[in-house]
Amino acid sequence: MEQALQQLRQDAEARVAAARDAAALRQVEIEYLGRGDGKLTVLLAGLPGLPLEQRKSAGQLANEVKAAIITRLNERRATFGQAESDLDVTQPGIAPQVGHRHLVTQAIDEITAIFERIGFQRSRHSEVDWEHYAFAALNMPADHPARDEWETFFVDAEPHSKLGRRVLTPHTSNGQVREMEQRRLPIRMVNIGKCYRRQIDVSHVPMFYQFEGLVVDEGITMAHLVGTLDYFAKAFFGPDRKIRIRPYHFQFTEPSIEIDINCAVCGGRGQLADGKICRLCKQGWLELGGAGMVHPNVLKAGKVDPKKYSGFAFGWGVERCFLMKSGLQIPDIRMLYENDLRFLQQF
Ligand code: FA5
Repeated sequence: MEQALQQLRQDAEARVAAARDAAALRQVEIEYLGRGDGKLTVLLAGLPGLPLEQRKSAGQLANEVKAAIITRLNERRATFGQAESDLDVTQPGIAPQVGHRHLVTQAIDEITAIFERIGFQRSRHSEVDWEHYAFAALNMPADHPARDEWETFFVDAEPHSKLGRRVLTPHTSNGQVREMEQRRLPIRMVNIGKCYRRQIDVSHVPMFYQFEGLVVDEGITMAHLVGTLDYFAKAFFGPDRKIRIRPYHFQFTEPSIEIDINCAVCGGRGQLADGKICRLCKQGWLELGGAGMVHPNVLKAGKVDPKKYSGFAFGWGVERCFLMKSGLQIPDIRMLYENDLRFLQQF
């Protein structure tokens, strides 16, 4: 018994010395001195079976061992307490690094707020969709050459018997017929989502965002469309920037237009201060998006009567709009997605 007690004392003292904090000390205390199944308690349960003399001396030694372990525990605890009281609690803490939302997310929030002010509702439609919504319902039947312009990624999955293949949406216009199917008229939506195309250069990325506006009601005209786009451009870019509208062709709008802005990087000159050509716009204007009056066939695909209702739609690039904010001087769209903190932290 005496030998076992000495061994227990040695073990406990070694554990106390190795403890790294107050919690570890508490653990040692429970393990060795705990009332129920502490190692010392368990050992002393054998005392009554010993002859009287041995019982007396073993009992005395047990008391000494217990006292020694408690002393060691207290000494060690005091050293932790000392270290803790060395802390100057009045010193300012180390502030955690706080990030911010990505520039494109900030632009999406700003665009949403601008349209909400004039009664548009933010919608969300599929970013992986059927060919039907991305093309066929938009007046582009299978094998129509206009489909080639979108440089689409097709998903390697079983096609749908009626809706065709699955695609990574090449534009947010798939939301037009989906919105008409899901909502009651009148419609005033802005669908902002990811688009995918096999393109990459100074003004194109393979994954980008578009915001798609769709208004369907009685008596909607081109004047409503131009007024809405003008309102947005002034709100987002400021009153002193120039927007130009060009005639264009889309299968799903008639008439169709494209909208450009005077380039924020070269000031609309097409040339930088050093005389070199502006790589982003090349000629002073940068295209922001397309628009037009919703084609009657698209209204029909969305089960809307084109004799009673008319509508306008537009689809603009979010990243392009962000690049064109006055004063930012971001010369390459790809910089937005390089995730270089030295760039992102400047905003
Ligand atoms: C369209 O995608 C049409 N769906 C727009 C539309 C909607 C017309 C509704 C009429 C009615 P377009 O392919 O031109 O059109 O793309 C529109 C805009 O998306 C471009 O002007 C540009 O701002 C942006 N965009 C297109 N491709 C990329 C790309 N690879 N990277 C970044 N932005 C892009």
